[in-house]
Amino acid sequence: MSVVTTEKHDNILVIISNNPPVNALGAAVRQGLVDGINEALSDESVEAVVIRCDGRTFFAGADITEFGKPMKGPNLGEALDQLEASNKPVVAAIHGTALGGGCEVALACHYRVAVPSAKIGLPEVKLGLIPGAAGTQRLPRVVGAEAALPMVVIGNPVSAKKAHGIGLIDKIVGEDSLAEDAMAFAREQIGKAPPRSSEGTANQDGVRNPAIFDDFRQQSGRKIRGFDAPEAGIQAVKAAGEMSYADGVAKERELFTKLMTGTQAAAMQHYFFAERAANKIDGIDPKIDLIPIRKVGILGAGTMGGGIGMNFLSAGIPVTIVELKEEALDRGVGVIRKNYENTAKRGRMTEQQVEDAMSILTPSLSYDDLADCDLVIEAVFENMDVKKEVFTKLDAIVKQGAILASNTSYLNIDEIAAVTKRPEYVLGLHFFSPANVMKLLEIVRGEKTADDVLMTAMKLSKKIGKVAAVSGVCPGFIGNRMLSPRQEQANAMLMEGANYWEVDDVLLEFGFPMGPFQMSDLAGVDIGWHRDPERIETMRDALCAVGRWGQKVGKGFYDYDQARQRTPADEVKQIIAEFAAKAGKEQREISKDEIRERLLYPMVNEGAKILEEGMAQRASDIDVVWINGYGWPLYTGGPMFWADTVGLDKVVAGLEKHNLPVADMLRDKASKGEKFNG
Ligand code: 3H9
Repeated sequence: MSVVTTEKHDNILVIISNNPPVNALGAAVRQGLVDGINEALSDESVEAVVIRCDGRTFFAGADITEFGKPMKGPNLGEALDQLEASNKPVVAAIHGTALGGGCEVALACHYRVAVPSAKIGLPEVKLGLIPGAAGTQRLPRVVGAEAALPMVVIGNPVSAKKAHGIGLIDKIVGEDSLAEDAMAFAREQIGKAPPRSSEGTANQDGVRNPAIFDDFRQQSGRKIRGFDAPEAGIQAVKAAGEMSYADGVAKERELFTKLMTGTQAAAMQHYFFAERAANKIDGIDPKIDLIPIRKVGILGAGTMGGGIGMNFLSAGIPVTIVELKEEALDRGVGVIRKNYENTAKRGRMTEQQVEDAMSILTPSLSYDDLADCDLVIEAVFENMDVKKEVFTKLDAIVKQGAILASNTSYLNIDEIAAVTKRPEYVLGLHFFSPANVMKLLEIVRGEKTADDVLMTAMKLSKKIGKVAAVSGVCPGFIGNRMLSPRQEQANAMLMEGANYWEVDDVLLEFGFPMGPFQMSDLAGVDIGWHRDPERIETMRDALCAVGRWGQKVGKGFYDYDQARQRTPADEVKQIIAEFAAKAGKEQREISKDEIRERLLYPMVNEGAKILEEGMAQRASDIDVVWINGYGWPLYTGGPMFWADTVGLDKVVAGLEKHNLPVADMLRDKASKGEKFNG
């Protein structure tokens, strides 16, 4: 059966797309739309048209899998021009998500009705693109440039209510009566001149007040730094006010084509599929029966435990949080409440939602209260003996069939599991700090972890809004393991004459939010310090001994002012110079290129080792980890994709030039001209 069908209801022709899972606008759908419109125009008894979709959503955009391949069938832009030109009113009936090309279909229709739960948006920018079927030209003409800017440039969809408020949706209809309500609405429009988005005049707000474009650039500063598509989006929306519709469309096409052929779009589209691939676990049926998680236990109410707990509370899953001392428990619960209240103050939560979340939190001083939890996550002190003791205790108390997870960031999960009688129910859930904010969840698969346990954790991660990737058991798992060689090189370069701020700046320029020494200051230089100011073995010991514990005390590698602006510190330069003299390394100028290569190539090399050992299922999982957990710039696609774009032969040559080890897999792929991805 065709993916697009039509139904005649008296004088209304309903065009229905059914292209699971998300009604992407592939060639067959575009053809179906054109055929549907032609049918409506050629049938005199048809007086109005409704376009709707079956399944879970309205068109969720162009079919991304067609990108980069030769164009088949009608082009979306032309199909939509034909649709808009219809002299019979056309109504888009929206449910689910009308995204990208789907939003552009809706914009080309003369009217748009939507159910209350619908969302509408132009997320192309998240794929390194801008809308390419006149969305940047029609949207500002309907809602104004000011309202169009965030939609085109940031790309977050808006709710039906918001869309109605800005004039993007004409009517909100019944959640369960979209098909009928859309037809009734269409009937009311018969005989009226159809309003065409391309002829709208709302775009003049940007001409009257051109400052909105610069203001928007400034406000969005950090969010769009380094990305090409947002600036193209701003230019396209500006053009919508300044140019004729036809010229504006030509401008959009020019900008779109340039982005589409660039590396950023390829990288971001790689990431789109990488994130989804990471949800799939090789060899496990995605439909396997899951373990119901109705109640979660957290051991440890410190920063980590509290943050982890918030994820579940926010998702409506009751949490019992256990601490050993009353004071620590009260403090932990207080921090959770305060975090929620701050979120509410910023308008991202209602007071009621804060109370709802807090009402399903049970603080306790007794392990016994964890007995009926379906999943218990420990977030106690990072020490193997402590973890073993905790797991022995949990194993004895928590009901059979419940999952026991450790939040360890580098300890051996198999060793921890071995102290329990249920190693198949043990795994690692490595959250990143702040755990209620950071997107990444590394799910550590122990040697004996059962398939349903692993899949339950994977599905649960989606429910709590995390992006998950599976790692095998190895020191530091995927993320921290790759961080180690970078840190090693960063330290080594200081001994050879590089300035620490130069090292940080190279990573900032690459697109990281901060460099290794800034990161150290933020996390606390004193983390893991032995606290003996007399014992100075490392540079870190020396910094800690003079009270340079990091940002929290106003000084670490850098001095910080009130606004947390950093300046390199003479005291630190002195300490480094002394260590360098002791190390006896020849001091030299180190170029930015060398710094970048020595920081990043060893990470790629470690990634190759991780793949070689089967610790990650696929190279793209490594990209997912580094983009979501460590601020690797999305527009480069993650370390492994980036290495592909650099060229693996070049990475190998760089490692050799700097006398750094080369993993067999990397060398092998480079010699065969292969890539990690594809
Ligand atoms: C565009 O429109 C350009 C235009 O301006 C026109 C240019 C001329 N194509 O996310 P899920 C797959 S650019 C192909 O897990 P959810 C996805 O890979 C596009 N495939 O579901 C997955 O496959 P699998 C602008 C797509 O319920 C499956 O569908 N649009 C597409 O969590 C289920 O996806 C966007 O950027 C697609 N467009 O979320 C929207 N979309 O099962 C992108 C999804 O094999 N999509 N798939 O892993 C989304 O944001 C989410 O998929 C959506 C559903 C919110 C729709």
